[in-house]
Amino acid sequence: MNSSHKPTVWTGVLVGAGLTAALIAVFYLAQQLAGTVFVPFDMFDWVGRVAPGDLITFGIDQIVAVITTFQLGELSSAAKTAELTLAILGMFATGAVVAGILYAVLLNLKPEQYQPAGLITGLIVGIPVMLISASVDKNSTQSPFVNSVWIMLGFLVWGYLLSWSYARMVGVDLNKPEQGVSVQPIDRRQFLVRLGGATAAITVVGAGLGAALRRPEEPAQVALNSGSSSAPQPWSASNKLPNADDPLVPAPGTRPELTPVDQHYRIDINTIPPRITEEEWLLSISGLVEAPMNMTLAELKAKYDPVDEFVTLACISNPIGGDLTSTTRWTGIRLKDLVADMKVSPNATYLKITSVDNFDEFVALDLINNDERVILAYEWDGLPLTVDHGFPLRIYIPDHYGMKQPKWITTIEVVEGWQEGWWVRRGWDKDAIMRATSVVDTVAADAVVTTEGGDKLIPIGGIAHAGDRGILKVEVRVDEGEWVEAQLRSPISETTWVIWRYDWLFTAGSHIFTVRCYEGDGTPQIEQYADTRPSGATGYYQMRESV
Ligand SMILES: Nc1nc2c(c(=O)[nH]1)N[C@H]1C(S)=C(S)[C@@H](COP(=O)(O)O)O[C@H]1N2
Ligand SMILES: [Mo]
Repeated sequence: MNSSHKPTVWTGVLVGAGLTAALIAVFYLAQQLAGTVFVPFDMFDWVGRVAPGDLITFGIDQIVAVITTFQLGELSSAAKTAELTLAILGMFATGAVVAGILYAVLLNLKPEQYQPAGLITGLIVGIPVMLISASVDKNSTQSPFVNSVWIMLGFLVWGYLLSWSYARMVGVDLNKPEQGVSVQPIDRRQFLVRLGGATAAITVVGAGLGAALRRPEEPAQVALNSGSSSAPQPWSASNKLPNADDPLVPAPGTRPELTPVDQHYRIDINTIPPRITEEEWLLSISGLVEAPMNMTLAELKAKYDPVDEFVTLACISNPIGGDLTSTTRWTGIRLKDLVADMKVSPNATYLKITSVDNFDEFVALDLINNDERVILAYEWDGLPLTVDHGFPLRIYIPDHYGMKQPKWITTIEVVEGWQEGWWVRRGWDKDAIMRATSVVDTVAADAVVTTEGGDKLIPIGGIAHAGDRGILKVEVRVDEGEWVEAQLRSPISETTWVIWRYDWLFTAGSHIFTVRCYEGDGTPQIEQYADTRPSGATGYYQMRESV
């Protein structure tokens, strides 16, 4: 056998790329058909959890930079799309590299060792993937056993086909390897083209079928059977907001005051959100309590009075003017009421709240007992929380960024001292108090209003928000002009954003619009630019617009 006719490492990379693409597509199709795990997402989520916080932040920053530079759409949805893409590319590249290494090894093996080498490669990759997936995945509707068997099967076939391809190219029959180079020598280029065609076909068909079968994001299911067959309507479909009578009309193009739930930003550590059913879910309460308990959602709702709150939530990763902030109506129970029934021991100071995705945060008992607005919420806009937003239970803590507020809560442990929560361990602010921020949403040049005196004004508008501290004043500046005060709508609640409007006596041309706000007690918004990490972005928002 002439070794110069052996496939090279690069041939391995090529074959690996094709087979890995096909494997990804098959995993995807099976996920859509049968609810098995989708390996690339599990691996990506795992890397995100074990990698150091700085690296993750760097990665997120890069994604955000690419999305904003190339204007790839709304930050929150584009970022998830970027993650999905990276996850798939990551597995694809890993598969190709491993195949290259395998081919480097095969070059030095005897024909009868090809098949074992391929299968061992399948095991070496498959076993860790299987273990990691089992520990990370919270989305599959199949049992861990079924998923593990499926993953192993996938990687064993993949490994086998890698070595089979190699054998074909050197002319060895894997069933009779002891005969050495025996089968008809094949045209390697032709073989690669055929293999490429076959794997491409599987990839396209698998991905296409999977996409066609894709299950829409359904709201979490709860017993809503009151005999009526019509779909449950959100609260906002048939109710007025508390500030509905405020005469100030937002400038055309201002974001909606209440964010539709399906447009609420989503940020969490999961490529696909964890799916929990109400039947399997229990809230476990343990630690320094006289009365450890497990409660169902129905028990929680029956035992404690519901409270409704309008809330503007924001992510600490939200850049100035970004869309990682939204407002909706939350319904839940006062955490204080639940704590009273736990009978916590006198030395207890914090609750450690943990979620099904292992996300955790520490919340001070003092804070809970002094702020009735801290709730465990089970509804948004009058409907059960969606899978994306934390079904069945999440916490709300006024004035704090989202990173302090676990979704998909499963356990509450009463503990003696504070510890760093999930994002704090990864270098983010331990308090994460919301920064004051203000944004220009619109310069409504096509909605000119004419005053009684005949002046033509362009409505400019947007939002301002400062946690639960309120907004006293919003000011706008055009180019290098004076700061002028905008009109404010009364907010929906003390914890939501405020909508502002300024009718501007315009001059045609290109202008820069800058906005700033003052908190309820007069504290000015911070002008100095700061990055989101570690404590939330600061600086004035500016927009350039031609009128
Ligand atoms: N279990 C869990 N809860 C979580 C997170 C998470 O990754 N896992 N992310 C937090 C962060 S950083 C934010 S900004 C909010 C976002 O909530 P939303 O996706 O419903 O808007 O959820 C918080 N709660
Ligand atoms: Mo966040």
